[in-house]
Amino acid sequence: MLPYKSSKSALTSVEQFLMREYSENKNLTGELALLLSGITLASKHIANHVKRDGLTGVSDKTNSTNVHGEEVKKLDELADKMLIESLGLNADVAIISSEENENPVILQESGGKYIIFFDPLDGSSNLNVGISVGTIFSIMEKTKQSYTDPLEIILQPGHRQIAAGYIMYGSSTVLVFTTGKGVHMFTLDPHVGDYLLSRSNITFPENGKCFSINEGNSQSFSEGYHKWLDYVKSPDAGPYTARYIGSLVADFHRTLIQGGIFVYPTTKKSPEGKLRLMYEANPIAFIAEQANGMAIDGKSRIMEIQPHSLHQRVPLIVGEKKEVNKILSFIS
Ligand code: AHM
Ligand code: MG
Repeated sequence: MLPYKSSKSALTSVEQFLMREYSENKNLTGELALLLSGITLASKHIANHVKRDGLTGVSDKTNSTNVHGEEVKKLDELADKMLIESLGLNADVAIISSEENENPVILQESGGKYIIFFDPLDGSSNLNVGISVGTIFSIMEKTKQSYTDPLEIILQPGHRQIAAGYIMYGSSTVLVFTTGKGVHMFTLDPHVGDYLLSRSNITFPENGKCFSINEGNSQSFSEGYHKWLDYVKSPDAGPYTARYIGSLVADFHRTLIQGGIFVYPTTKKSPEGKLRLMYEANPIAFIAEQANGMAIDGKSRIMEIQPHSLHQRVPLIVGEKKEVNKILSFIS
């Protein structure tokens, strides 16, 4: 048997795919393709570290906390550094904003074209138990070259994203991204050392009966969420299955591939929601909409929210349209 699917797709690298897309996609410039390849290169290094967790101490704590007051692991720091260094080599990158850094990293005050947002290692609290973690990224254009405060050009709503994606370090390492023309998935072939196209133009399957929410927080949920939870567990609606990993990239990836819905509402502990708008909710929302799904904060479209701060949190409801509209009918 052939080691690959006998289709052309497994013989298409991410670089080849981007080059082919050039002619058809106005969002996709040579600079953007180069930038994406900087992210994929860093992600290959991160994947190598994740795979050797337990041997190298990368999931050990650093004894420091980040801007969110969360414990930082060695690989959080390493992933952040690798992405910043890899992207820093690109003359088109003006500003990098990361979950791990309180302030944006200004690479070029005047000059540069792109602003990159990322969560270098999402779900890192799962690292030492072998559960999937991920890198999430979002790319926007610099709207003007001169500014007094970088936040003037950084705080743009999600509909201005020109590309977004994630890498999931799981049983396989997969890259999923959009440049505004469909959602495409590449699998890292460890023998070839490259991301190879595994699925193109992904859309949420309809009738996926999976709901994903941390029910441990249910005492904090408002009445509408309780009614929705009763609904998904009722024999009339079912059979729904509950799945919750606690790693956004992995929970979203499952939702994208198998259908259903992922929900993280406001809680007593996180009254604004837990997930971060600029580098978690926005990129996931862009991918979801490109895959014919929906992403809202409970009321509005995630990508319409005008951010007021870099590390702003937001509630997130994302998934197949029918499922998102169903929960809306209970909570609105
Ligand atoms: P992180 O970016 O610091 O890892 O935190 C975000 C993670 C998400 O991956 C996940 O969806 C969520 O936190 C899980 O939160 P909880 O443990 O409260 O269910
Ligand atoms: Mg995260």
